[in-house]
Amino acid sequence: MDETSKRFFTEARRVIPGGVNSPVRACRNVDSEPLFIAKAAGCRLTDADGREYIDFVLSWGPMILGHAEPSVTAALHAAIERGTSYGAPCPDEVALAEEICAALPGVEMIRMVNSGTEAAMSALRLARGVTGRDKVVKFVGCYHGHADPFLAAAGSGVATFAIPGTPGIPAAVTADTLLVPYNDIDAARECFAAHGAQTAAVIVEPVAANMGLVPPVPGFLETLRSLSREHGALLIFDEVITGFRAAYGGAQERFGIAPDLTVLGKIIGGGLPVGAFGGKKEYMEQVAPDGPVYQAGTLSGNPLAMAAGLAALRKLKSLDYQELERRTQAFAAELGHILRSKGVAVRTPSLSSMFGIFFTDRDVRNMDDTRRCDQRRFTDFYKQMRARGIYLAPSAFETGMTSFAHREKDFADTLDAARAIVFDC
Ligand code: HOZ
Repeated sequence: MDETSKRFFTEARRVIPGGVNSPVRACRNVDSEPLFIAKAAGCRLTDADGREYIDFVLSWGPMILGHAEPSVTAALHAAIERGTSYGAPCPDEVALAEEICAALPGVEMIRMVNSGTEAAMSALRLARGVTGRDKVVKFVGCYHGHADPFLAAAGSGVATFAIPGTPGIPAAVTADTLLVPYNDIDAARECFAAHGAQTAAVIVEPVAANMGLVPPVPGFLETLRSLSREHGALLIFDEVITGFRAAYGGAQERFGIAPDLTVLGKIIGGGLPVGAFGGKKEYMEQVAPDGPVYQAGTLSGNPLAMAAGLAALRKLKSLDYQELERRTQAFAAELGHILRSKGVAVRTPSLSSMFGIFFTDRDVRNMDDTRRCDQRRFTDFYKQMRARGIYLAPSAFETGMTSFAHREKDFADTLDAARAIVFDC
């Protein structure tokens, strides 16, 4: 069935570790092999064998407008004619920075980089630079890219493959990473009581999306805001996934909490590789060349990425996020209903254009809860849905994504695929 993909994968494994350029997409955890994608349009992918899939991965988040959205494609065509990299400032980077600063309550200035990993790493350096402290509070199961200090109890691929710690990271680096369970307000208070004076920052996914989808419990983000303020630490929101997705102004707009620094990626590049970190002016002015905290990059502010990101944000501003949320919520609720009607325990939470699929009879509030879910059932579900043309993230630790390109029929077809599933026990 997937013969061409299988052939590419065999060749890929000879020259690329695991045959993939990012671990989760190897699909090992769901006892499958990756599909090689030949093209994409709207909410649909076509693989190298010519089979079509309804896409709920959306490049792990950025394609909220759907693939090959006409205004983004046109902006890219125009930009490519003007050259692909200058290593010098360009007009679109100013326009994109202005757009982001206007949209996100916690962002007054911003620096473009090339990935979410780079953005998180740079934001932490800045927090350490301005506070003169070393420790960072991080939540178990949150994923902030693969920079050394964040690969302690991380979500996403680290959780998918149950990698306990990563060789190559000096123990001294992660010794300054303080781990707290997500949504545990008391544990956060205790951590700050013990280490507040040495803590540079607390970094959090305001809606966790790398341990499945886990929204914050009421009071959790508010507590982080007040604890960080009280102890002179910076609050960093990693909005790589939630930025321009949880709301146009990100989770910080949705929950009404302005962090000191914000990490961005995904959507702000309209599908091209990009990241950014931004925040209050008093902190961002400490970044070189205005200040002493060094950060640099030849491809930062790349004209193609800036043009695509700008076109994407301008389009998104005109769209109805509440309608997409309503559709996603109805879809996730019906999916849960269908699966439960087959005698399976499942939770299908949703928030904005994100949803989770947890095979459990309990609400999921943190990484321990995600780990307790039935992995074998998830694998069975994943494989049967994929065989019926539904492309889901190949890990229970990732989050389902919807887009403005998903129409009622796409959701209905997906639900029909779920109705046809037969669970073996
Ligand atoms: N780990 C990222 C998703 N949360 C990226 C996975 C990929 O691109 O393969």
